[in-house]
Amino acid sequence: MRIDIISAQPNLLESPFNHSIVKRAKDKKLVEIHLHHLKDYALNQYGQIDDYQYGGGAGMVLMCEPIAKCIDQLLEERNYSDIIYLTPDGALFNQSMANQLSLSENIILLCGHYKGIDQRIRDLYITKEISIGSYVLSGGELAAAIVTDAIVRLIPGVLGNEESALTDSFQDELLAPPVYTRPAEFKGLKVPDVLLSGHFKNIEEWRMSESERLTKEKRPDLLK
Ligand code: 6GU
Repeated sequence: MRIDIISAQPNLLESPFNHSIVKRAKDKKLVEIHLHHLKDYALNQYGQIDDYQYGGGAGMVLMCEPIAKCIDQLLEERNYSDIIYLTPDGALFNQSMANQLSLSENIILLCGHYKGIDQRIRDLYITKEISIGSYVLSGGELAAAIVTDAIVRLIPGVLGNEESALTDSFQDELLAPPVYTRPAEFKGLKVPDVLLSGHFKNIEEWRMSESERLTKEKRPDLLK
C-alpha cells in the first residue's frame, strides 16, 4: 500500500511514522508513506500557498493551484482509490472505515490548514472527507497521522500473530476486555482467578462477558 500525504506543515508528520508499528511496516515494505510539502508547489517565488477568502472574514484559505498541481502530478504517476480530505466537517472516522481503507492500493490524504481549502478542490478532486472527532484541530496533520496509524496496523503482515488486530477494541463492535500481567497481586488488587486457571474456554467466556459489560457501561452507542 502507498499513502501520499499533502500538507502545509509536513514536519508535524515526521515523528509519528518513524517509530513503533508504522516504522516496522515501512521497514518490511508493507507500506510506503510519502510526504508532500505544499510549499514545493507554490504559486510564486514567495512560496505563497494561501490567500484571503472572497467575501471577507478572518483566516486564510489554501489556494487551488498548489494543491491541484501536487495531486495532478501524483495522478500522472499512478491511480488512487481515494483522495481524502481531513476536515472537521467530514464523516466521523471509525474502525470500519479503517478496515476498508486498509484494503486500498494507493490513497492520498490532504491536510487542511487555516480556514481550510478552496471549495473547488473538494468539488473536483476529493472522494472522501474524514473527521476524527467533534472538536477543531489547528490542521489536518494530526488527524492524518491517526488515520494512517489506524490503517497501517491492519495491513496483513504488519502485526504479528501475538498482537493480532482481531482482538482489538471495536473490531467486533465491542470494547476490549481488561488485561493483566505480572505480578499476580499489586497493592492488594489480585488478577481475576479465571485468568490464572489455565482453562481456555472459561477465559474466553470471561473475556467476552467483560467486553459486553464494559461496552454496555462505557459505549452503549456501539450496541445498536
Ligand atoms: Cl480531520 N481536521 C481538523 N482541522 N480538525 C479536526 C479534524 C480534522 N477532525 C476533528 N477535528
